Amino acid sequence: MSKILNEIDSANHIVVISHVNPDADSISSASAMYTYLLQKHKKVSWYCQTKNIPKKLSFIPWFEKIRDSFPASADLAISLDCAHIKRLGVELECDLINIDHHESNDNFAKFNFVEPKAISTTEVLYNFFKENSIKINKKMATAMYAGILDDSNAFMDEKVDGTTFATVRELIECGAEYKLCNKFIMKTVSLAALRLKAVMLKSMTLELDARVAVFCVSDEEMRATGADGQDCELALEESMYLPQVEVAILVRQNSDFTIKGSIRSNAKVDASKIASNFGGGGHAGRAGFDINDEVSLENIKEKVLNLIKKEI
Ligand SMILES: [Mn+2]
Repeated sequence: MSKILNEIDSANHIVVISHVNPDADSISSASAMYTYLLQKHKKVSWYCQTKNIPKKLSFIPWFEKIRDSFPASADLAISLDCAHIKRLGVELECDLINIDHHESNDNFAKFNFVEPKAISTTEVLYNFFKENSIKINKKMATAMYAGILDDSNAFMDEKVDGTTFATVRELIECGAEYKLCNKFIMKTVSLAALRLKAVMLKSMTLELDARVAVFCVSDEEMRATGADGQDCELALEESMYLPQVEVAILVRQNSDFTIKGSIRSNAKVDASKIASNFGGGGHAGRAGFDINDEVSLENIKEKVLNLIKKEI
C-alpha cells in the first residue's frame, strides 16, 4: 500500500477512471479518490468512456468534471471498480493503480489494491484512507456512502454486517449527505422508466408453479414509453420480492429485432449457467445474454423456461 502512496506522491498528472457504463459505485469511488487527490494539490482529471452517464448520479461530488477524452499528459491512472482491463475503455500508456472489489479481478495493473470481500469499491477506498490515516472530508464521505448504498442494494446484500453499519456511521460523522444519496440513488426515477415498469408489471406472467416471473418486452413497448434497456430492471428486480418467485427472466427486443435476455435468481438456480446456453454470462444471481438473430420473443422465452425447468 505504501507503494501506491509513493506512486501518487511522485506523479504529476493523475487520471481517475470510472468503468464503461458506470454504476453508482464506480462514479462514487472515482469521486472520493478525485477529492482526495485535489486535497493533496495534485493535477487530476476524471475519465469515463461512456458519454451518457445516468443523470441520477449527478449529485455525486465533482460529477461535472467527468470527461470522455483521456488527457495525453497523464503519467498515472487509477481505475476504480473495474473488474477487467477492458472496462477501462482506454488503452493506457502510463502506469496504472487498480482499486476494486470484484472477485473476478485478475490484478491487471502495475499496482493492485483489490478486496473481494468488500461490498463496494468505496469500502475498499474507505479502508485505504483509514489505514493511511487520511482525513475523510464531507465530499469523500458522501461519495463513499453512495457506493456502499448502491452496491449493497440498500443494505440488503448478503455481505452486509455490523462492520458495514459501523463504516456508514463513521461516514455520516464525517458529514456524508446520506439523505441526499438515499433520495437520488434509491428513489429517483425517470417518467419513461416508471411508464415501462407499469407496462411490464401488467404483462408479467408467472410460470412453473409461480416460481418464475416472466417478462417479454417488444421494441414497440420500449419506444412507446421512451425507456431504455436499463429501465427494464425496475420491474425485473421487483418481481423477485414475490415470496414464491425464485427466478425472474426478461426477454427484450432491440430496435433491430435482435434480443437481449436478463436473468435474476436467488440461490437455487445459477443464472450464469442458464445465460451461458445463449453465449452470455454473469453471476449466479444475475446474468444476461444477447441473441443477434431475428427470433421471436416467445421462442426465446420458451427455451429459457425449459432450461430453468431442469434446474428448479
Ligand atoms: Mn462495485
